Amino acid sequence: MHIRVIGAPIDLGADRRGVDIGPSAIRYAGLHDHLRALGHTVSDFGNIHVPQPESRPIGSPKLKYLDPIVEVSEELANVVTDALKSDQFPLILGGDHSMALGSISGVANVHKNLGIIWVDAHGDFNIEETSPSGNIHGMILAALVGQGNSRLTHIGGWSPKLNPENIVIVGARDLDPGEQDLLRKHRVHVYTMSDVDRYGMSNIMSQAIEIAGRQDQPIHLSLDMDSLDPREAPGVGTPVRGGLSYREAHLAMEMVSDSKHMVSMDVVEVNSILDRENATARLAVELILSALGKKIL
Ligand code: EXY
Ligand code: MN
Ligand code: MN
Ligand code: MN
Repeated sequence: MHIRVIGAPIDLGADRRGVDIGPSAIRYAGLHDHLRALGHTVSDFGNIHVPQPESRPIGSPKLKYLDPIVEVSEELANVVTDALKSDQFPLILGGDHSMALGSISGVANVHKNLGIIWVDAHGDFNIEETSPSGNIHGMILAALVGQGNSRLTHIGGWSPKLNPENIVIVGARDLDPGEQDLLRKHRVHVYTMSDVDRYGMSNIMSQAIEIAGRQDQPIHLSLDMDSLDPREAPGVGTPVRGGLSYREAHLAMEMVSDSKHMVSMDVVEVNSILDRENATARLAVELILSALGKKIL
């Protein structure tokens, strides 16, 4: 397959600086060579331009950096749509999870019935009124189903991008009260870490793929590295204890790969300033390879 690597070095959606280094850290961990060793061809778009505001934050405290995040999302959406229309697989490297507003908007331009598997400790389903932080990386999934600020919901001038019943969150263990209400109201499928413990990753991922890939619809995989246990992935901006093990994360990726439904993938929230010898970026490369067909035997 031809992989189009796209860097989205945005840290405006998050609290802590450092995720803007993520795309470089993942490239530095040997992404291109490993993908080629797997038999893929690879081209690299480079990085989307991210405005660096002088003073922080721009906009109301409840929607930090709204303007530059919308600007980045519009540009990223166009680049992702172009990759898909050129029969390439967009692999978008974050950067904080606000980049998924652009990446998924770009995929939705091409695939109207799109399933989402969102591997994350968080729900990213807040709106301005329910967000405890005003950080837009915690609002992206809500915006993609048409909930929240219209500047966020209408990237490319249309909304909603997703049917919430096609969204499956895997690995959740830190949800805000207002966010929980919205997730229930919109019937988003959420498999918490308790579910993973009770039913096992294999059963969870079978169901997730069945839901997101129903009627053979394409799947976008959005892997937030904070879904893993911080002992495995220390270099993330919002770590939460009790996350996915190394093998649970690989099994999830392997099963998505085997489903043959995946058309695009994000890997986000690698924070190199908080990382240990690029361990989280190196793990991100490993998980990308499992999602893109690497087999143990
Ligand atoms: N739910 C919290 C908030 O909205 O501020 C924390 C969100 C963290 C989001 C990271 C990307 O997953
Ligand atoms: Mn996230
Ligand atoms: Mn997260
Ligand atoms: Mn199928």
